[in-house]
Order: sequence, then structure tokens, then C-alpha cells
Amino acid sequence: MKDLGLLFNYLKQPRRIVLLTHVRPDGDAVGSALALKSYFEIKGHIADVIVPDDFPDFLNWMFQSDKAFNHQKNPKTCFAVLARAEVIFFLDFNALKRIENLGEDVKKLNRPYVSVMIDHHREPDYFTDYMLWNDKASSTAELVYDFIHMAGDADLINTEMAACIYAGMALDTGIFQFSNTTSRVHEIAAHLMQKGINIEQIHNNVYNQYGENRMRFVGFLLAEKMVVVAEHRAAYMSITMAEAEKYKLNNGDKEGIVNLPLAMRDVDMAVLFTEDRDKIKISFRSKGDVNVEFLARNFFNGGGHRNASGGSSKLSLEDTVKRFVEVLPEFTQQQNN
Ligand SMILES: [Mn+2]
Repeated sequence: MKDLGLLFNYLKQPRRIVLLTHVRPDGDAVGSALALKSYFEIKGHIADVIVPDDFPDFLNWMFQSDKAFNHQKNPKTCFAVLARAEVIFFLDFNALKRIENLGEDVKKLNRPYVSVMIDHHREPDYFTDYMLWNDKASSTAELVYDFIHMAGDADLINTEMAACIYAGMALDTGIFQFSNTTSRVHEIAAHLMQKGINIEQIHNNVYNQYGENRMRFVGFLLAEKMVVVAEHRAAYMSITMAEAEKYKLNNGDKEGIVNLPLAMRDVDMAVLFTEDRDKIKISFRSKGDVNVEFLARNFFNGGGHRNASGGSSKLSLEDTVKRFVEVLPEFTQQQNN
């Protein structure tokens, strides 16, 4: 692994930079990419963001979010942008397989480029020249802040960049409430506030964006679909494609729903199964020492963080849920040992 100082040196000349996020990009991924885009542009580089697929509408307020290239919608343009990159940043993910088809395009590049990973997920693949990786960091946005700091450019952070970094940290910490909320996170947030961001507006933009359909859907899900497994202090819910259709759920409407059961006193783990065209997507959330990363990694081809992980399954929705219920006792026992 090369020293970041060499990278900062390389970036003294104007470069063509491409910034990539993981699939189904969240606020941390998009905020990190857009903050870096602005930063690199201020520094005189050409910087393009490529997302593998759509990001949620509630991130559309982010500065230059309309400039991001969507690989799923415009694969040819994206490949052309990628092919002329001198530097590629991999943001908020740590293995090429996490960006699916876009990762295949990266593998096809036949000219040399400098590669940089900035990420905070556990167990990275070591596939880049440079890494700013720390699984103790709250978010990739926090590491993006550190990156700009290390480059000696904290003064260049403007209001738009600050808002993107702040939103990334806020979303990955559940608005500064999860265990990854360190004093450092608050220090950075304080510095970003000094850059003139409007916190109330950011929170309204990100969180208070429910349509009536989504509000009613959440009611339906909690009333009709949530299953509480009291003896394992767990709760799970599942969403079929037909239900998503019936309630006309938009991209992003399922965000955050997985967390809701954790508001119960006697629940330490919440799981959401979402039926997709070719697989079941699974989100895991937990409180305290309950390590859902272990569950996601060992049973559902996923991973992430101790209290927030993702996975997937090729079984049917019904069989995926069945499998979860089957492995739950084994998992609880592991946790207690
Ligand atoms: Mn993240």
C-alpha cells in the first residue's frame, strides 16, 4: 500500500478523476462522491461521478447531484468516462464485486490508472494502490473530510461540500445516535456548521420526504407484516414486489424502514427482506453488541458493520425468511459465547 503523500503529490498536476460509489448508493456514498467532485474541481482537476444505478430522490438537493453519470442507464457514456480516467476513487465499498457490472467495466480498462479506496466497511479486498480505510470511522464522508484535511485543504471546504459531508455522516450514524458516533464525528460536524450549512434544511430534505403512500405503507408493514421473535429479541419484516407496486413505492421509499423495530425496548435486532427481480435483498440492523455483520457475512453473502449490514439470497422470499428463522438460534448462541 502506497503512502497517501505520494498521491497528494501526483494530484499537484491537473488530473482526470473518476469517483465511483457502490450499488444502490446511499447518502454516505453520494455525499462523499459529490463532496470530492467539488473539491477536486476547485483544485483544477476534471472530476466525474459514476453511480452504478439510481440513488434515492431525497439526495437530489446535493450540489451537482444532477451531474452524476448512471451506469445502468448510460453504460457506454460511463465506460468512455471511465476509460479516460487517470485516477479512480472507490467510495464507500471495498470489493469490486460490490459494483457489479460497473466493476466488470473497471476490469476491462487497458490503460494504467491510479486507484484509491476510501471506505469504512469491514474486511476489504486489497485491490487499490492507495487506501484510506478505517472500520472505526462513522462513514466514508468522515474519511473524505480527513482526506481533504490531510491534503492540507480544509480551508477549501465550502458550504456545498460541507452539506454533502455532513449528510453522509448524519445518515450513516442515524443522525448521530448509533455507536459509531464518536467525539470526532461531532467535532467534524461542528467544523462543517462553521462553513454555513443549514442543518434544519438538510434534515428536512433528507428525512421529511415521505409521500402519503409511503407513510401508509409503513403503517401497513408494522401492523400486518412485522414478526417479533421475542426469545431472540429480534423482529423482521418482508416486502414483496407486489406490495411495493401496490403502494407505488419510489426509489428510496424503503430507506430507513429496517430501523423501525429497534424502537422497541425488547428488540435488539431488526431485519428487512425485500423481494427484487433476481434476488432477495436483506438489511440487518442491531443495537449494542449484537453483531449482525457476522450474520450477514456467514449466512447471507454480505457484510458491512457490526450494527448495520446487508446481504442477499437467491432463494425465494419465503425460503429466505425460513432460513433466517432457522439460523437465528445458532446466531444468538454464538453471540452469547
Ligand atoms: Mn457508509
